[in-house]
Amino acid sequence: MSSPARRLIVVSNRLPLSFSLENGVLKSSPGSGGLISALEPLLKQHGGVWVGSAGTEESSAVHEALAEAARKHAFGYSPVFLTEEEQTNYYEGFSNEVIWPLFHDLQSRCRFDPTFWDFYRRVNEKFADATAAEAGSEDLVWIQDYQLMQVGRFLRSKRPHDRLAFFLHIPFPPPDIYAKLPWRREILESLLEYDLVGLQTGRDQRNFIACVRHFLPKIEIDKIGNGRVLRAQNRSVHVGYFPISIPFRDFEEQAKQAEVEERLRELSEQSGDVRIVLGMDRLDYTKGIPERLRAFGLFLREYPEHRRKVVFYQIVVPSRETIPEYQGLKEEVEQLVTRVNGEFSEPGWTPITYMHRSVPKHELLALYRAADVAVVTPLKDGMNLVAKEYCAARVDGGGTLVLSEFAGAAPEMRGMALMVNPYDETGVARALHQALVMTPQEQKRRMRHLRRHISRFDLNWWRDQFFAAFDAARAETEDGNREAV
Ligand code: GDG
Repeated sequence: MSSPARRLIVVSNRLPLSFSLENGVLKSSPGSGGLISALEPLLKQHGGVWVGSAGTEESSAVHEALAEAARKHAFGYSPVFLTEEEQTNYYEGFSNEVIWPLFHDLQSRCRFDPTFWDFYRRVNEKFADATAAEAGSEDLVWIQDYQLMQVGRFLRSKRPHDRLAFFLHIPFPPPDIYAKLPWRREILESLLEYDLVGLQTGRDQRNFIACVRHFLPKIEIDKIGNGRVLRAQNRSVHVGYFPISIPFRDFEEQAKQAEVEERLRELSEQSGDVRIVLGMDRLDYTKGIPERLRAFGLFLREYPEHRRKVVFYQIVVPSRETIPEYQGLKEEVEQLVTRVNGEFSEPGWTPITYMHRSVPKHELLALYRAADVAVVTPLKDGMNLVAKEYCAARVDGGGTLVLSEFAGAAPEMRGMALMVNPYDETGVARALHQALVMTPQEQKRRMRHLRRHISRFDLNWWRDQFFAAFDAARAETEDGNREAV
């Protein structure tokens, strides 16, 4: 690790906390989601500041809750407060009804409303102002994800020499899909204001570069190692891919804690000889939950020998509940669970146990350890940390991962996980059967390779790669600045 002798300023849509009232006092608790899982351990190590929204109601109680939470570790919080209108149009609208579906190749779900775009720009400027108030010129400013792609433009215009990096946690779409975005040039141009643009996979980098070639044909593109350097008018922008990962050792350690062991014992006693298949996702149409439930129904139909011998635990964590597409999805999932259970249940056996809530970490780890098979079948996903966490938690070396070939994690896990096309329900049903009849030796062989890979390419590796690329990008910019003088 090189850079972070300097302060790290992480900027993301939300602060990594959620707030609730306890006996009339506002308390914060840790938030969940992939971005938080990855960034929070890094800030705890390095210290610094996290800039992000803290909701729509500014009050002394929120500031006190943040100060209280900050006392527990080495980094501070710098809250941004949004109006209801901003939250609706910038977050629910542009971020989650335009960019999120489009970047996951689901353009028919997009609502290209120009009001959303106005708010997106305005709110991105607000985040840029909050960041500029926080960051010194030597600090590393690291903007996160699709909600904040325009922040670079506003920050650069205010402070041309700042060290700015961006990481996109979701996929970058190919040009024929990206082309649908009415603001396609503005978004690309803003991304070129960073010193480094980080993407999750080689596929995303290829798509991003293809879009730049297509929509900004004057930009020169050089290849350096696996990355690319884009030469815009008077600046260079480095582009690279950095598959995000998990703190493997921490997961392993936590998975062995007494609380987890005890819960695991309870789960094993309850299930007896019945094998456990686990699905664990935020409620999101990109995660392929209805497709997976249909595939599970097909599996019970096509492979009746597994009836009464397997139970499918599907945990769905509530998410983006104010957006209509997500409300419809919840109903669809509930109907499918009822249909499969209605068709196959027998006295003493219900094939699907459905949980619509978040679960505490020790429960999650016990479930990972108890599950004979984890099915991670997104229609498209930036990475998918659940796939990596499942393997890290398998301290016994057992368990089989069924993984979508459209998850960002797929290139790393090919040959070790059972790969499926999530749209191919027959193929997913077959993979479930294959996972359940796999010999323990074969299971262990695959899991050994998976665990070795993730322990080597863990969150620290990701951070080091990213910071090394950031240093290289800045060294070039600073050389360029000296020459210009
Ligand atoms: C985005 C990209 C990319 C979830 N529910 C609970 C819980 N979680 C934790 C999991 C995991 C994380 O949330 C989910 O991460 P994913 O990567 O699977 O998915 P997204 O939230 O969509 O994340 C994704 C990621 O950013 C990072 O770049 O991989 O592609 O979409 O860490 O453990 N944790 C606990 N209880 C829950 O109920 N304790």
